[in-house]
Amino acid sequence: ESGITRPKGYNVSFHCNPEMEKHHFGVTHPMKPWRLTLSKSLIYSYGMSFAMNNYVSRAATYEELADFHSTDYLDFLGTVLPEPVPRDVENQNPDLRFNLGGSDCPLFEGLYDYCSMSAGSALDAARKICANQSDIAIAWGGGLHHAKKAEASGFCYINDIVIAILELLRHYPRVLYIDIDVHHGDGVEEAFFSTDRVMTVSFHKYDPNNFFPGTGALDDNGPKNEQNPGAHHAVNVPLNDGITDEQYDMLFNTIISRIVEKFRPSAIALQCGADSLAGDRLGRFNLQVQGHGACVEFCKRMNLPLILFGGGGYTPRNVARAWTYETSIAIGCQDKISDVLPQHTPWRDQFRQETLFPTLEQILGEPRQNKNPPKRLQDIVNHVSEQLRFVQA
Ligand code: ZLS
Ligand code: CA
Ligand code: ZN
Repeated sequence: ESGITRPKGYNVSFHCNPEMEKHHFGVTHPMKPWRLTLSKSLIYSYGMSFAMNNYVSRAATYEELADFHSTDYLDFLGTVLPEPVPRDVENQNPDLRFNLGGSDCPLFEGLYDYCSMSAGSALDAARKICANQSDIAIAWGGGLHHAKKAEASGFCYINDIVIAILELLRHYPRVLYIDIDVHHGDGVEEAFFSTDRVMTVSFHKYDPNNFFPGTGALDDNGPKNEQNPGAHHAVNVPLNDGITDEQYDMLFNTIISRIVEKFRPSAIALQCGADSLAGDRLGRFNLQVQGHGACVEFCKRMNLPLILFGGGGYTPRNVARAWTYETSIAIGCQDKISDVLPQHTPWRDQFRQETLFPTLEQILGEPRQNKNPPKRLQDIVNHVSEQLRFVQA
């Protein structure tokens, strides 16, 4: 008996499609859709499905994808076939259209289905929010923030977040987009660059020459032309290696509360990329499951309609921990769940430590050096505060 109950009048919906998880980017590729299976199995093992409305989401239709993406791109995406022999990308192959078929965005079996399922779950989540049927809607299979209107980028082909936010904008005047993936949320920022109805905020590792995608500097805040409504509506929080829970939460809470105060969003879309966790195969931060989850808790406390998206996350056992803890926060049982993983959890040995909250030492051996001096963090807060003087609801 898990003791997890559903609080009266508070609705959380969970949107996923088990077919999505069966797709493969290739053996060496860091993006493993199987992490969704591992996450779900841990969420179910804790008994959380009894406190949520669970939906098997449908695939998004071509028309729904075309709300954001160009039809040229969608038509190509729907017809290209996987390459029997991987081709040399650096060899300037003229067939590399829409940035498809390289090593970051390979062509694989069922690619179009995978993309439309990811977008379908995000869109279903947005529709439950718009219909007032969910207070929080969860789509861990979404969060693919790099995809552009007519281009794949950084493991992302279809920007499910943009499609979901466009749906929210049909019902809500203003949407706040927050991105805690270790990478810059460039695709979402770009899509809403020229509107004052969406404010985008990304926290990320920033190193223009050595870390993907290289954009998202502190003073990249939207169109430079003051006449453009989107001016000042992009917030960027560029960070360095090794940031800790305490520092991250201080930044997150300070920045997000000031934004909510000024921008007065009517809904929040939170991308919960788990590659900002310590021990991630591609990440550089020292965040623990607790610190990552604290961002979700903070957003929930804003008492606004909330969508939680997945995103990056390349060490599946840690992705599963974070998204399980964050699901527990959504339904409000975070103080009741046990630190020891349920005995009957499938693939329990995949988790190495048998706890939901392993210590930094257990995750990393030796923690990554923290290259975020307090002075720099204060400069970031000051810059964002200055920027917000130009923003009004
Ligand atoms: O935000 O850094 C790059 C681009 C390259 C370097 C890597 N080579 C392969 C291609 C050219 C400049 N790409 C990043 C993309 C990161 C996307 C993050 C997505 C998200 O989390 C949201 C879902 C990158 N970093 C690491 C790799 N690519 C990468 C590492 C290892 C491999 C294996 C498969 C492929 C080639 C060998 C690959 C990519
Ligand atoms: Ca980010
Ligand atoms: Zn990422």
